[in-house]
Amino acid sequence: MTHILLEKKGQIAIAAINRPKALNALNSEVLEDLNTLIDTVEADPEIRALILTGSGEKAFVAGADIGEMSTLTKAEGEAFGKKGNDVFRRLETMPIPVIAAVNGYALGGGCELSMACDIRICSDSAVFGQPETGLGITPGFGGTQRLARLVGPGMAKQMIFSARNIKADEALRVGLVNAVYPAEELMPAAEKLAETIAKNAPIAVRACKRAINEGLELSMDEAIVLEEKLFGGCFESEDQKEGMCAFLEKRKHEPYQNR
Ligand code: DAK
Repeated sequence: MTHILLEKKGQIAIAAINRPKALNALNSEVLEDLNTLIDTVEADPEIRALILTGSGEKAFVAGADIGEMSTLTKAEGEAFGKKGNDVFRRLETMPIPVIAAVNGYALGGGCELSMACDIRICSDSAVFGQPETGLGITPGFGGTQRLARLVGPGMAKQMIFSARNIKADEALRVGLVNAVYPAEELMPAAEKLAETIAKNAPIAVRACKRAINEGLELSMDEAIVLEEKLFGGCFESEDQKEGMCAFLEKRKHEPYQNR
């Protein structure tokens, strides 16, 4: 991977988009690296959570690469959009939880990348926005869909139609992020959260991710059936037996084995 730095800390993977000359903007190479990142993380059964952040102190990701996009034909624009959408969807549906630690600008494709993650936390210097209408295009990596689902259609329309950026405190208020930290506390907080998640039974955490993601696309009746199936699927696993035995025996459970 040319533009992503990957570090493994115990059961956690930390990936930083690293394209400093363009504030980590997403060009085709970065999108390909994101695919490789997902392949690498999925191939490692030890990893139980992924943190995604941006290199440097200024940006998470300042958007799709405007230089690369500026000369695209209609067909190339569509292909670029599909490339981004495919990899963002892979990120969104990968089995383990993904935490976006947004450490600065998260604009356009950068905001969209954070929204394809399961959980967003940010530094007090973070700035979110969908500036695309100001550039003569629509958000192309799922922004119209995920923003409306996260903050509601009214706020999503206001942000997208006006192309106005919002700062960390407003992002927290509208529900785009779960928490805001001083810059130096962001990564420790992200790691602590990832470690807390990694201690829980992976089979259950993964089932919960599927239940929430897939259930939101279904009617309540269908979603409840999905939840029943995923709930049932946890039984007879080593981790379920150990978790419940430990409770009944009034002891701390052994570390979960992902079995
Ligand atoms: N693309 C390419 N280069 C970028 C960039 C970007 N998105 N953002 C920043 N850079 C580059 C700058 O050009 C500059 O390069 P040099 O001039 O040094 O060579 C370097 O990063 C540092 O940026 P600045 O000098 O501008 O730094 P400032 O601190 O002054 O400003 C800024 C920071 C983030 C406010 C500013 O850089 C900025 O406004 N950047 C653009 C933000 C933006 O508009 N992002 C949204 C991009 S549009 C679709 C598919 C995808 C998309 C849409 C449709 N379909 C196929 C339908 C996605 C669209 C987008 O994401």
